[in-house]
Amino acid sequence: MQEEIVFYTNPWSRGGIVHWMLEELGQPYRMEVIEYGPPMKSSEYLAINPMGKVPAIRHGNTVVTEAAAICAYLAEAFPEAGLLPTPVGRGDYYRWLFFTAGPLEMAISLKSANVTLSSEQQMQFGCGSYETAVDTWPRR
Ligand SMILES: N[C@@H](CCC(=O)N[C@@H](CS)C(=O)NCC(=O)O)C(=O)O
Repeated sequence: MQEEIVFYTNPWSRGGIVHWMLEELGQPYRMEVIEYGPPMKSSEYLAINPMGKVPAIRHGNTVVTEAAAICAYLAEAFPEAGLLPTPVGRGDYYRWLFFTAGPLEMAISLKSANVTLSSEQQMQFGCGSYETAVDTWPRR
């Protein structure tokens, strides 16, 4: 019997990324909506994600947090869905998956918080400047 996928999310969250992935995957899953505030910081939910954040999934005994990691895990756990690139395409796949979850998100978050890094900080912070991070994203 196939192991259950439990999807912990909130509709107003990055859980939307994982929700999209789960729909593309075509596998059954059970969604548990976690409200912001105390429910997300309850001991029950902290046992799933010690950060007290969504999204997270539990697949059998495996718990995965971090939207990008969850998508990568699901693509590998269900290869028949055809969402995992071939080994040749995996360089780009990992590159942009990690770039989006790391430098790009950091650059956008700092910008939305009106934080501008000094030239020295741009050398130290993995995102560099907002402009460089955004310009690095591949365009069609
Ligand atoms: N790096 C995490 C970020 C998760 C995150 O910050 N989730 C927000 C919603 S989008 C959250 O749960 N915030 C509630 C809180 O921190 O109490 C990911 O990519 O999944």
